[in-house]
Amino acid sequence: MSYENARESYAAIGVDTEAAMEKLKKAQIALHCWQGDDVRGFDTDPEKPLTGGIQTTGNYPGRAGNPQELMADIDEVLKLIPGKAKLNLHASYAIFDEENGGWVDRDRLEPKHFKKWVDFCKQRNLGCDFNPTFFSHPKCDPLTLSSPDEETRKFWIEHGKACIRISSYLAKELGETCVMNIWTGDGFKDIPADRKGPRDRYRDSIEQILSEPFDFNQVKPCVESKVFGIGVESYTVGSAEFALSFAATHKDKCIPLMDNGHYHPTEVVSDKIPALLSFFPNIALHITRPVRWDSDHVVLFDDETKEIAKEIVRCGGLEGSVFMALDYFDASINRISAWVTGYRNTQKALLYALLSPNEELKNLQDSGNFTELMVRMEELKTMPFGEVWNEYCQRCGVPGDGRWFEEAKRYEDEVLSKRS
Ligand code: RNT
Ligand code: ZN
Repeated sequence: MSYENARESYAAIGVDTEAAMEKLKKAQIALHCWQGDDVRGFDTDPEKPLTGGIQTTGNYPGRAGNPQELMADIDEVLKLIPGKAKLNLHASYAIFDEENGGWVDRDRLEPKHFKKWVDFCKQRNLGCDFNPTFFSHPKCDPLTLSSPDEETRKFWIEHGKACIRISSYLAKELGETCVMNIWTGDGFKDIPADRKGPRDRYRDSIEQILSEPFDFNQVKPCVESKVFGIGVESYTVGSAEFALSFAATHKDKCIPLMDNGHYHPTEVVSDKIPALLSFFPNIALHITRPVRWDSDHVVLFDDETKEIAKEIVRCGGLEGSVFMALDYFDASINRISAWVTGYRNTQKALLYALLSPNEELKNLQDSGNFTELMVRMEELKTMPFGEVWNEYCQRCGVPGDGRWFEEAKRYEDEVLSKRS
């Protein structure tokens, strides 16, 4: 079947494939730099363990070990993904050199430490999101923004403020909104004696960070919640209720961020998207794949990813209310393929959602016609989706399915396998 035939099949059920592709081309998804180097960054000893309750597992060869390698890898990924990407950096990816005065600790970071990234983004016409890095650092005691030690807490508040200034710089230089996400792994392995104290301190710390002046039209600070992490199984300071209540009571300065790896396994973020959009004009998402826990596996074209994409599309998320970012890290397979597979699957899920007669399905629901609703929704599953997807890739100037992996393998042979 050709694309033309597929277009006609979709037209017969009231779906305009051309309009769907046009819309998807403009939808921005942030590409997380940390898939390329297993979340190590450049500002501390690369052999240090990853802390904060997150973990990468696997030691596939070819990890990026410096800014040049990471940038080259991101370039390779950009060749293979359709649509409008933006970059997503963590503060730990600051680039220190003689020109900018060398290494400084996280509380002293300045925009100049991200100048090379700004140049990189400008040359590729990318916007950039940002994240303070509250983990994998000697000043995690192990708490950060919720620490009872005032000196520790102050250090991390200063880090957060520095990151607001860097986010403003990124937004101004690149002319795109910068989503700045606050996540800490603060919590306890075992049953705490005081659950409120850390949360009061966390709240105060985020308020202090957000007291740093910034333009809310340009910088969108977010608070990301979590249920638990490795080594912090019993208590998480920034729980769902905490993060959501914080965002709801600071609506003029921050928005909630949901990571679909951060909930109990039977909870689904797809259903939470419209719930939050009933109250917040903007929300942010970390798109990942949890396998039994927040394992950060590569995003697949699976049922929940499709359902998340449907809710984004149906709720008008592609018109600007939902900020989308990927967040996973698999060190057990080729990292370029991991990046590309997850990014393409997120785009695929959005295209799939756009190729649905959403208005008609809604009307069937509203008129109580649940029999036909089920029949129509099931029939969508055997529509010639692959033809439209390959056409979309071609129009975006990237290889279709069945072709991009050759290029990833070439890069592995010629570049990644030569790294020590
Ligand atoms: C961890 C959070 C957080 C991190 C990134 C690296 O569970 O999802 O967003 O994955 O900031
Ligand atoms: Zn996340």
